[in-house]
Amino acid sequence: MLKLKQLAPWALLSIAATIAACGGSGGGGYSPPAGGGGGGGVGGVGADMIGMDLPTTTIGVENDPTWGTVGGYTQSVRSQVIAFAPGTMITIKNLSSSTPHTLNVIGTAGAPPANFPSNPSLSTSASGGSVFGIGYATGSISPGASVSVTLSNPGTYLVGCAYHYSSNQMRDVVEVASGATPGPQATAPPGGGGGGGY
Ligand SMILES: [Cu+2]
Repeated sequence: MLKLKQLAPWALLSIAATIAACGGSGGGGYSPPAGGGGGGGVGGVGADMIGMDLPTTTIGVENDPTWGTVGGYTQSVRSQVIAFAPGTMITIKNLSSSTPHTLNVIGTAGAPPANFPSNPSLSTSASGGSVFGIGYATGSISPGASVSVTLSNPGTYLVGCAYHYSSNQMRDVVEVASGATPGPQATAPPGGGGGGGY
């Protein structure tokens, strides 16, 4: 145990500053409020963003109470069903440090739970232009890069990554509806590196 009485006042100040500095990093459980202008969350996911990473190694797999098992996409820190109001221009960002990803719209969801096709044909090329809907695909997004698109059409969409849909179950549900809210977040995957990358 450190004997504080033996330290000079400047030493105490130094210790306090060190403790304060440590408090700001490595947290992981904190969800920043919306509207942060792109900062905040682990991996840099901000308001009106979808973050992408491998569900099995970093951002986890969520067993959503409505839609079932999803993973690989998030609006905050870890995998979750994602939701936006119609008309939102979103930014889809690759949170990985070394792995490319895509977001392809596979189809619309029927009644829950999500009925993901077993082996869809997903292209790594961009398609669908600037309209998010069936046939839309971001194309390959490099680590740290992002693509923007406007959510013009309300609906509930099944999405997935062309590289990791089958190998890592990188697939999710995107709800575009007034008042829609994101689902609960996954817990950290075992041995999963903390979800960071920065
Ligand atoms: Cu991927």
